[in-house]
Amino acid sequence: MTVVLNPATEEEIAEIPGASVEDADLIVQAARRAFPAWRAIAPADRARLLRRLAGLVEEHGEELALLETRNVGKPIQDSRGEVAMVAEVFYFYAGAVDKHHGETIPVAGGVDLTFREPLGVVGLIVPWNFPIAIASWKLGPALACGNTVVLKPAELTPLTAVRLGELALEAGIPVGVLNVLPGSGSVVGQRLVEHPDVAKIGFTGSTEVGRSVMAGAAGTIKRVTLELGGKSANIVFADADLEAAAASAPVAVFGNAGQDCCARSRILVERSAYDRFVELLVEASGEVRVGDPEDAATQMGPLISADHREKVSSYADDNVVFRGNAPSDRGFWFPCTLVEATNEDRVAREEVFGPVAALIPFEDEDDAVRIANDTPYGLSGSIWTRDGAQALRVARAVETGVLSVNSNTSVRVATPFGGFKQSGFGRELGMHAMDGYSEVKNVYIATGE
Ligand code: TAP
Repeated sequence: MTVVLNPATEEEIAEIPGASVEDADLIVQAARRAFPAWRAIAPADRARLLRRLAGLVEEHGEELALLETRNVGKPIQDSRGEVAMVAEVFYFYAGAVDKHHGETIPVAGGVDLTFREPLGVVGLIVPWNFPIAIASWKLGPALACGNTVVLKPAELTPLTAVRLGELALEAGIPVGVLNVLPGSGSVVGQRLVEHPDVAKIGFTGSTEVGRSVMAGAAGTIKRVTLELGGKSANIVFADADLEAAAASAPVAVFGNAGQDCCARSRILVERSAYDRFVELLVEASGEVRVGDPEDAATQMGPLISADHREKVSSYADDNVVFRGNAPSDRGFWFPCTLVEATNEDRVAREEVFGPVAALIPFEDEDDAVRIANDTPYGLSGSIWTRDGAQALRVARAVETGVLSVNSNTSVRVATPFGGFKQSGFGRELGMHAMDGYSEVKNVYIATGE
């Protein structure tokens, strides 16, 4: 049994049986049995079932949001937004079912057709920071393409995944199509990665575990999509709207208590504007409301666990220019923290995954790009400037999968999301995700012409 805690109170909120390797094998078999019928279902019917699931997520939105908040410690307003996005994701992929199709290609002597074929059973392994949201990013395209799935939530945060599985059955999605397998990563996660009947792993998590997923998948030449860690740069040029950039920067790194792969945890500021920007940022950081995640006014909750808090605190001792307030009684709290650093410091090189941002000055455009790229990661980032040409030049030069200009947002349902370098490969969301859950088959028909 795994005991599930509320990270804000340390109270036990559930007990979940951890699945074994034998359980994983039984679930893969069930998914395999369900595959032929799910793949053959009329596209309009598959779309209708996904739309029904989206509707049920909306109907149960408040319940799911509260479950997520209690399990992850994230502010209820964030959970509401994420659950609304889950419904939007299923609506989007319901619409995608019959819009992702093959081509006819002109060739000599016949006709050449391509088909988009589902892969079979896919294993979806997700982390604890955005449990239901990231699950939906994978489930939507995987199911829309006609695959059956085994979803493995993180051991710390299985609750919304289990509830989503129930809602899928209520929506009429046939038994065996969407399976939920709670359990430990090193046991059932690993089994999915190595299982000969699992055709693909869609993985989100740390770069370290991503590496072992990639290695484990090699034995069966399994397809993998890896969404891994990040150390993204928030680049602020001196000509930017400094007030807007400073007002937005705290959410970009302290949102979800910094447990966000897209966190802009390196704040790069042009030296001529550095002092003014830091003054504005410290003021804005002091306004972040930290406290009870179930209060709609709260903007930051606790970290996920005591172990994780210990890790985060090891980055927040030196050159601190700001440390906010956080509750000090029960719960895994950690305050918003700003530290001055160079890009060589540990806080600027490693993914902290907590509310700690490194402030780094730069000299000019080339220097900003050099520092931004001097990291093994390449997931997200922002550029703040009023110079449109500069924004485009820097956006092209920064080695990262997702960038925003004069904004700190990263994720939109209809647009591709994913990393460069050691932040992984493959794309989630938008129509790009459909490519990752299907194979292209090429059929040539000789016509005697
Ligand atoms: P991990 O420790 O990597 O765990 C992620 C998932 O993998 C969990 O479900 C975990 O299961 C499972 N797992 C662990 N060992 C495994 C193994 N040997 N084989 C197969 N599965 C295994 O990450 P985390 O701590 O949950 O999440 C934080 C990390 O995720 C951060 O690095 C963050 O940047 C990254 N992340 C990336 C993104 C994107 S989109 N790039 C989004 C969110 C988070 P158990 O936990 O149950 O053991």
